[in-house]
Amino acid sequence: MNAKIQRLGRALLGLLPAAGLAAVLFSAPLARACDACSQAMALRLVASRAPSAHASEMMALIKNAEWEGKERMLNVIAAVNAGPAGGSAPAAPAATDGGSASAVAPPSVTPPSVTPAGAPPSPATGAHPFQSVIDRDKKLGIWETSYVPQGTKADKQFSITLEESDVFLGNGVVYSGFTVNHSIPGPTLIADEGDVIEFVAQNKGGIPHGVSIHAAYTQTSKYLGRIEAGQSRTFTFRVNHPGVYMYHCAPGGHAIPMHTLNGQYGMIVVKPRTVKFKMDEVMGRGPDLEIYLLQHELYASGKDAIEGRAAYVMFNGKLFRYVDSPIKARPGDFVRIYFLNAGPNLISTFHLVGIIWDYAYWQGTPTESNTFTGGQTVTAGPSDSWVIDFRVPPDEGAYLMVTHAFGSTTRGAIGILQAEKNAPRTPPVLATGPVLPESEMAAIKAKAVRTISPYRPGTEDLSNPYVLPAGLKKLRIQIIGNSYYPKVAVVPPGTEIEWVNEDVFAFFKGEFSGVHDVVTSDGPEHFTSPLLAHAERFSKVLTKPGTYTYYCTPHPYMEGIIRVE
Ligand SMILES: [Cu+2]
Repeated sequence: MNAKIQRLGRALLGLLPAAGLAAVLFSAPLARACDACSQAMALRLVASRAPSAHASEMMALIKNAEWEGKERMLNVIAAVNAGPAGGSAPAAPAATDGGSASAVAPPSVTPPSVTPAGAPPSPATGAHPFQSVIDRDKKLGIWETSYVPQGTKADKQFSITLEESDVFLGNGVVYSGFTVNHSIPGPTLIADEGDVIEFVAQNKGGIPHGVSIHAAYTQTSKYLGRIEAGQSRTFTFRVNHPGVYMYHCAPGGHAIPMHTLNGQYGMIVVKPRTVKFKMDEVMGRGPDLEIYLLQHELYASGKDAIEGRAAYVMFNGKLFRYVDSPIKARPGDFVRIYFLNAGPNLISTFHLVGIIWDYAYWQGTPTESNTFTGGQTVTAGPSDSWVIDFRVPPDEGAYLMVTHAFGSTTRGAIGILQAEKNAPRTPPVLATGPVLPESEMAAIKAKAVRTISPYRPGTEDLSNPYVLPAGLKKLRIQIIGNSYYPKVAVVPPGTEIEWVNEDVFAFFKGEFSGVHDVVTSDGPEHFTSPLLAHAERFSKVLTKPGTYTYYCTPHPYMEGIIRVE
């Protein structure tokens, strides 16, 4: 079995592009989530003497995945199972896929293509493979899907960047997570019904990111799902359905919810052209003031994120943003709010104290059936949205904007619409998080009362160490939501530490999913666990006193600390 493992190890390493290999071998703490991790996991599964039920399911996932490295990996596994080069044993049936992988090819080092295939017209005939669908859809009398051939001339371009960075949440708090254009929420993107959009997403971070756009009623993942660090991708689509939509990061698999939970989202609005909002008809004109309002929450640990225990809840990226700077309107104004609850977990019942809606349009679509009359709240689960129209009554004063799920209000989701006779006319209020100049951000970070991160211990008050009660000999640490829990623990010498992977969504694609390990970066003793799939565990008895810091190879931003004293 050892010879087989060595053979497979060599063969799998041969799959890695040179740069990836260098990263794995020479700078482990900087190792990125990459195909190397998928291959290392496959190595362990294939080489296992007694594969678990979970391991065989993972093998099935490798075979079923739409993943660039799949065929190469299956070829290598087949070759290793077949025995030494030149041997006559046939390829193992389990590693072949309809026979296509039975011929053993030398490992290729070609990096994955960054130009995804669309559904272009066939070069031979010039015909679109789904022309009959396109023709049918034009005649249905409902909005068409968003499909246009890639390369179609665009009316509008949206460009975003995706990265890992810090933002200021207000109240002295800095949040260290994932961002779009260095803000949470990312930019507010506004288009008109029928526009062809060229969407450019650039990954400026160190790990894979991607984009899912809810305003696009067509295949998006193959164009924008999983964008490698340093790369950018472009996707063209037509926005036909007016509405208020969410976009969010989508690097694939388990990383889609994790990156979204930790800050990578924003609002995209498609304004109607063919159907009018009822209130425009009633008033005979458009609104005096437009407010794009995005409710969202952030978490201090991966466990909290998975369980929906928010640390802070906000409108447009900052605690009490519109209490500090109220939005100004005049008595009598016709106000329109484009409301999106990005969540990603909590429900919002948005309410404006002193206002009953004239009209509320479900998902922001102004069709007759989506138009509601009256109402004190709009109820919005994660990624639900509304357009809300109302008049400011003929009385000056503060009209409070809240979610009537009041636990969230106390955590920051509150604002003021201030009615004043001579309030200045302002441009629309956008649902984009505040972006501070680098120098200002540096000053804030230096003076922050608290820094929170889902992945790392953060400031002392948040990483309140878990102290193992006297007499206990074992501490179990959960790996959940791409973080360790507890993040910081204090134990006496001789304690057995057992890490258990509680992340369920293990999938061989994207930002290497919910498979984790434990690798020390500092401490009196060094150790490395194997990669752990869901519910797998790793134990280590720590005898030498001192501080052990450790991280996860596929997700090097994850960090835990154990103090043996
Ligand atoms: Cu991301």
